[in-house]
Amino acid sequence: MIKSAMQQYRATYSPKLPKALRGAVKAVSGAQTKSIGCEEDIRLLFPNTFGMPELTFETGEENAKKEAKPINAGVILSGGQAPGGHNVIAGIFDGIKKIHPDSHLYGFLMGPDGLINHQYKELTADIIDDYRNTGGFDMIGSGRTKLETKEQFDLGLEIIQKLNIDVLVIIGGDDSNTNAAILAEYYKSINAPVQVIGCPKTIDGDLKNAQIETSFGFDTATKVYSEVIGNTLRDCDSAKKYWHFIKLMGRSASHIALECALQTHPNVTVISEEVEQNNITLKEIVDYIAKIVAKRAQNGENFGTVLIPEGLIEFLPSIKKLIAELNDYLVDHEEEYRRVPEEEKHDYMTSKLSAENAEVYASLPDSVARQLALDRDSHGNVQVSLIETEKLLVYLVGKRLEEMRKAGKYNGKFSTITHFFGYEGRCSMPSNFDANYCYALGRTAACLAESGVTGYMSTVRNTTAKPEEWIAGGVPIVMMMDMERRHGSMKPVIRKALVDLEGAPYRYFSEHRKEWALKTHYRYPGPIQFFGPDELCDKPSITLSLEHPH
Ligand code: FBP
Repeated sequence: MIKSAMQQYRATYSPKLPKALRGAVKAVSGAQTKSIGCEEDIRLLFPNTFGMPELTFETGEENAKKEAKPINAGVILSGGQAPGGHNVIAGIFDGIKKIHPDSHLYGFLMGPDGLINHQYKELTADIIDDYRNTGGFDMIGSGRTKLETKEQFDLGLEIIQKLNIDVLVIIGGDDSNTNAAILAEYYKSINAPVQVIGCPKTIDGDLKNAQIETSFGFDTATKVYSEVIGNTLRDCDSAKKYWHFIKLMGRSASHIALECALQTHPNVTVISEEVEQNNITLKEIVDYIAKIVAKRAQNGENFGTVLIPEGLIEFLPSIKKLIAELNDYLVDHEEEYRRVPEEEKHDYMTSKLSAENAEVYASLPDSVARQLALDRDSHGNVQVSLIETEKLLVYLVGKRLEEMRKAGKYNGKFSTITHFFGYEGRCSMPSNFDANYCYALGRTAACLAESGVTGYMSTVRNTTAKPEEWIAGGVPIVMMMDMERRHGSMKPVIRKALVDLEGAPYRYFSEHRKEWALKTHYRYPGPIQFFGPDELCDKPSITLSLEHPH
């Protein structure tokens, strides 16, 4: 790795640690817990880990410390990259070394596969120091294999026993932490002497609830996107000649799009959760955008910016129905479809669908129609994140504006540029917020290891206060669970948090969007700041500040 000047400076940053984790630490137990839903089903599925108390770590008495033993820990990065993952690992390393200098940390390589296939490396001080405050997951790599079968659990246990690992820390999103709870329950049920601890990761921001204030990575990724959206808005207002349609990563939830809207005040932001709740059709979204384009044109402003959440396509009732019929049809006819010449594919498929879906399909641009029909994952489902929704909207809004022009309702120019901001935000150097938060999550995981508990998620709360005042603790993962239908059967899961239409961030957005649509009211957040006053460098996301005002 070649270290840039910025990386060298950034390596010297010492994350700010909550006061309670600085010296001797004591664990304080709260009341027994329940699951947030389907209590009886969850209790039956997790007989060994249901009902455990929440834990909080407080300043302990230095001389009350019992004889500490070394801790051997294993760590897995699971799922998509999120800024700050390396600091979680650094926090675990420093935490277990503080407990006992003979502790060891092993990193399993390329995600859960590393555990199953026994691929690992010991993470020594030199390696850890090379990655402090850096973005990416390249220290040990990540992967999307789900840990869910007994065979995988047993293979994992072989290497855990071989390395004398006392605690396995799984850094992941809602699904990975659900599986961490299942793994913890299984190991406890067979009396395997290994603890399993989870850490809340994902840029999508959809792993949050009454116990978890935010998942790490959201702060940095949204700051990166907001910087470039702000730059685009300024370019847009300088040249006054383009409409920019920007798709933003974030899977089903629109938290990223919403935070970027709050940061930058673009002319239009579509929120998928609102589309679903109000049964808004694709046609209505197109009409809404076209009207704003036309009104701005009347004011002589043939420019603007539209933010589109990646998951929008999944929330549109007409597209949902179309995808379901395409899925069914292609099960038996995929080969036949592939053999149809490119230029005839669109008509061919339109002729095979029901009248209602054929109408929707025929209205799509060729590229999107082809993506819907052919870009399938290994289960034969459409890979919605690959669908170019931004191009679809440009195409449909353009068509609508031409109709309006013919009817004498529009007389402007509609020159467009499309963007997708996603991967470029996932491995940025973590903001101070994420660097501090992740390091604290890692140190907390080490405290949970020392407490001997299993099936807990490392938590750090009060995160809109100064980091010194943050509250570290542990929450039984089972407490966050409910039963949901997944792939045809009921499964225990951590509920995914979608944008709350009653929540303060959405309310702020909906109170201001009219003004942002017609006026050019852009806000330019600029790049993430690492050096300078705390008010500038440590500022949390607007979403977090509105949800947890201090
Ligand atoms: P996680 O939920 O695993 O954190 O993934 C985040 C994410 O970046 C999503 O926003 C996006 O839809 C997905 O990963 C892309 O997946 P991949 O990296 O496999 O292309």
